[in-house]
Amino acid sequence: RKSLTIGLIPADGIGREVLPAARTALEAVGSDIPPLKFVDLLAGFELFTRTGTALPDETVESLQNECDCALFGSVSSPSRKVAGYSSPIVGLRKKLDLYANIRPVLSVAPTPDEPAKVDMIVVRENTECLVSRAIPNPATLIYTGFLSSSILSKKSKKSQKRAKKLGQRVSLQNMLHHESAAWHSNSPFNVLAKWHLTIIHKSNVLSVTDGLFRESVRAVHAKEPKYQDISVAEQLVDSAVYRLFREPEIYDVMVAPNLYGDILSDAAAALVGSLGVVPSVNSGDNFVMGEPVHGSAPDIVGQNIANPIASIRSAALMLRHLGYAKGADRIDAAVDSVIREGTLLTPDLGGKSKTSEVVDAIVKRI
Ligand code: NAD
Ligand code: K
Ligand code: MN
Repeated sequence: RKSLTIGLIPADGIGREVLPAARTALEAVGSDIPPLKFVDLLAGFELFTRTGTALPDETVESLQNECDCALFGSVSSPSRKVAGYSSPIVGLRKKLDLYANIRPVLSVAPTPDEPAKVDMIVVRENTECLVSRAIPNPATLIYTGFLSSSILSKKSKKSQKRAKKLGQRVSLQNMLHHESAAWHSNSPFNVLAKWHLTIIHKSNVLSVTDGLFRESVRAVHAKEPKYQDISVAEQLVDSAVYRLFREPEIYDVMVAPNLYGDILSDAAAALVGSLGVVPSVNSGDNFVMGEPVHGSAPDIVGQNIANPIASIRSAALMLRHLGYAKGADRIDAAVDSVIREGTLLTPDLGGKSKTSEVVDAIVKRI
């Protein structure tokens, strides 16, 4: 690429405080990536209250026609139904067919030589399940969710195939970047397989939808010779949360339906210190959109104390998915060094620093 055009959609709440930080970090990378162009794009609940539209056509069209990739901040979706409103992030994932949400959850080891305690990836199915009901009618909510995940089983297969590929790639890159080969050699699965995949479901009670999800993943795995070095296990979502808290080291890649993937990644975030450090990319065949896992955090908005790291890491992850590993490595190394040093941290990580101070420290190290 001669240049990289990045759509920026801060949306609501702390999204507006942390997305500029991701931009600043990207601008600091310089030589290892193409020259950057940024396009500011609108979306969000606040926009909806002002204009009646949460996701303008111009935003979607710019992403489709003008941008090579994008970064999304966070949206403040109300917990009660508001007439005419539906979540723009759910809409974007569907409209751009970003069917896999890749969420690496990685603890920062005390020194670069020590293995990270948590080093896993939650791969969340991103466009189906109850989360993305097609018809927002409370009376038919369960039925619609049920139906859409059944009907879309074909797509589930595609998602899982892709997700597995991506999971593998990200995990490998994480491993190389963090030199955590030691961790992998300690892994109980190392003897059997390079990569270990856990399918999360609740098909003991939701046998049709979750059973379908599980069988789709298994079918893809069985059919593809190149996946044979990936070992596959499965687990019910409730006990997966239990084991995740007791022995996170057993998980490598978790692949989960939309709603479970959402919940599990927030839970995993607690194990690495804060939601404020966990990045993600929404990924499809033709487009990638980085996004911090957290929401708009109304409890801390406007105080300049939101942790910018999840967004900065999302920018790095986006670069990685586009093939710019060197640039991504520089961002990740700068973030690791600031966390290890421990003197410039936001309150969620036990520090007293402001968002802007953390951004400055990271940018200096990039
Ligand atoms: P949240 O993720 O916004 O916040 C949960 C907790 O984590 C809060 O205590 C918050 O202060 C803290 N936190 C989150 N990000 C942080 C950061 N970067 N630095 C420091 N602390 C951080 O979840 P919530 O409070 O349940 O939801 C708030 C709003 O966000 C809701 O309207 C919800 O719909 C929305 N939301 C949006 C997305 C998205 O944009 N994809 C995801 C989740 C929630
Ligand atoms: K978000
Ligand atoms: Mn979530």
